[in-house]
Amino acid sequence: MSGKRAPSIVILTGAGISKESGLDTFRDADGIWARVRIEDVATPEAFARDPGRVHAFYNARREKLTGGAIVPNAAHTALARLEAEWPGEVFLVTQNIDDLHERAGSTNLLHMHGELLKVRCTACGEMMEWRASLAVEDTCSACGRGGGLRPHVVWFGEMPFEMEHIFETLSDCAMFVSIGTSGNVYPAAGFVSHARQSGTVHTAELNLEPSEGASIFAETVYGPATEVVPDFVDRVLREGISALG
Ligand code: BV8
Repeated sequence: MSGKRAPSIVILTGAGISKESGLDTFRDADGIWARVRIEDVATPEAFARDPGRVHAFYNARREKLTGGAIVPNAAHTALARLEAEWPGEVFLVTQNIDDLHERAGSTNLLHMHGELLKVRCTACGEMMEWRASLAVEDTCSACGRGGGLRPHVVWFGEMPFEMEHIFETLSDCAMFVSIGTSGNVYPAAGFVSHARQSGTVHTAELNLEPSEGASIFAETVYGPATEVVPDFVDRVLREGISALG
């Protein structure tokens, strides 16, 4: 093999990839933000004002995710296959806080907005796996303090995780693929523009319908993720990146 590294692929996913597994999106007509206000459940101020309300919001989502009925779908599985079979790196950045990518077999994965099945102690910083309901009076297993546990989730106004690493991978990837996201929330919505700055990257959007940033992508494919993602992965593995467009 020549010294040339196999081209790397960066993938961003959003709530749309988990929709056909039975999890709600946010901005669809039947989405989460149609039922609750961001300001009441997904900001640090909301948690300071009424932690019980925020715990109830995440407890309901955690209970649904761990209840047994929610499983990875063909889109999650296709991305795990791409990671296993593509000769270069496949780095999966998800905005989702569910664990469906892990359960489908993806390993080179980053939850930039955190994880529903983890909690963090605001007193000592300890991170814990947490599959049950979380309450204000629950105590930290590391420092023993009560009243300080919060979902390990990035709220609006908080910095997503590992942004520097994400921007590095975007700068030197050969292809950036955005799947199942409306392109409303920054900084994730800006990733396609960052990737295109390198000039040589192929960009593709796979979504049910055009996102806010649709016009920035070189290639767009619309349809349900369980159909368009496996087809796209087949094409990449069969023809390589240069054949796309
Ligand atoms: C920050 C919490 C800065 C976890 C979430 C400009 C620049 C920078 C920031 C901002 C800016 N303008 C405004 C901001 C602030 C804000 C923001 O972007 N607001 C928006 C609303 C305008 N951003 C932030 O606050 C971020 N932090 O910028 O920090 C900073 C700087 C210095 C120091 C400190 C801080 C933090 C953002 C993270 C917030 N947390 N979630 C949780 O409860 O889940 S974001 C929330 O939206 C979701 O978690 C999700 O991650 C995110 C994106 O939603 P999508 O995944 O796209 O879902 P959506 O429903 O919108 O779309 C679904 C799509 O799927 C649709 O297009 C639909 O058509 C499609 N679909 C549906 N079904 C299918 C399908 N596709 C395929 N198949 C199907 N079957």
